[in-house]
Amino acid sequence: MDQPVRFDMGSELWLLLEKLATFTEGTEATGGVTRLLYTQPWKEAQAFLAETMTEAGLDVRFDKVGNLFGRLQGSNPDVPVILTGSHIDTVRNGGKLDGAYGIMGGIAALKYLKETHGTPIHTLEVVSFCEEEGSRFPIAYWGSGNVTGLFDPHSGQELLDVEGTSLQSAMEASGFGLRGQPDCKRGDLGAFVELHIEQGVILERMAKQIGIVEAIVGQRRYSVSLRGEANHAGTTPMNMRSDAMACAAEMIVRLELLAARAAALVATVGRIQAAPNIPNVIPGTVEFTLDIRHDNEGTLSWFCDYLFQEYEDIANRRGLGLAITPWLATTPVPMDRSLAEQIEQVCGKLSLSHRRMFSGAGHDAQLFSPICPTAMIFVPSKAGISHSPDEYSSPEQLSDGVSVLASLLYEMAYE
Ligand code: HGY
Ligand code: MN
Ligand code: MN
Ligand code: MN
Repeated sequence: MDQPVRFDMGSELWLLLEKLATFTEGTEATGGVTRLLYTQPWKEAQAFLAETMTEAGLDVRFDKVGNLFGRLQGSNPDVPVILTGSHIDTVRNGGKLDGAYGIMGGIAALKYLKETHGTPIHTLEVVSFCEEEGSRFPIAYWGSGNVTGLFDPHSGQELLDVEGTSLQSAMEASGFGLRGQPDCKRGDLGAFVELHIEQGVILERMAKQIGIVEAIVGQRRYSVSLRGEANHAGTTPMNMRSDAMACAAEMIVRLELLAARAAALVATVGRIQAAPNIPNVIPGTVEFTLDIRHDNEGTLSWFCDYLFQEYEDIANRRGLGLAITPWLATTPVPMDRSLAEQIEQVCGKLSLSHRRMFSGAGHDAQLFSPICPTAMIFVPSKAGISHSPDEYSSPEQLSDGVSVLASLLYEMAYE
């Protein structure tokens, strides 16, 4: 490619992303998107993407867990496949761009390359991973985890959603996980590039158009279960209670205080469930989630060990039972240096301002980094908002990201 091309396709992209956003649970009054793994909106969204990939001239297929691939066959079957894409699932009441943009942008890039440059040397594929967020079942990266071999389609037999539906039964009910369907684990990948919104405020604050990710922070996710004693809210004196909610409250405040002291560490309690969850009953049991992140594995381990010692002390002092169940642990993951340099050069040729940065959000890319050269391209998020209906990037920002992706994929697959 002599001079990379800077697209002006943002409005078209937004139209496709708005359409994709209509595949959501309920009609979120706030304009948010809820599209959880193996639900009806999820199936409809994957079907819409399969159609969009077909219209872009790509060969389409699903694997056994419902990952969707669009393939632009290369001329040399002996060289590795170059994969781009992201995840189709969302958080509850999330935005229109997290995950979806990386898929739509990947389809747009492959469509452009096919129409402009014909057959590549390396096969190019764009993937819509079936699940990344961990929003429905207590497992995250279910899609990319099956492609990279972290999971297999029959892992997670015991995993249940909040309604008690198992991952396996939900998968089969949506037509996946069946005998004879194509396996998921790939051994033919030469690189993975993920286009994604930043989901933070750095690019906007620094007035940069493109973020080049150098590393993705490590994450630990847990469920903390407290067992006290349900009792009458009116007749039980304060000094005779074994109140699981009050204990959880003390633990959550403690978490915030400790996290504030550990530079660059972030810790979140995103979900809490009390039982029996009735106003005039002292909660006997409470379960809450922990999401703890840092770019240094040692700090992450030290913080969790210290925190859980404090939780033991608090539970003992209050006379409650305590169980802490880990369900996600990812180490900080570096992205490929030479790909990062290549992206930097592409940004220069496209006259797009850029900066290198960490990702505080987890991404499918972190599972590929140990198995093949992996890169992430960020575009700015308005006010840094994400996992919210207010998630927004301008059509121009979306288009800039696709310009960088298409130029990079051209250099990787056609030369
Ligand atoms: O939670 C995350 O970091 C990502 O959005 N799954
Ligand atoms: Mn997300
Ligand atoms: Mn994401
Ligand atoms: Mn090559």
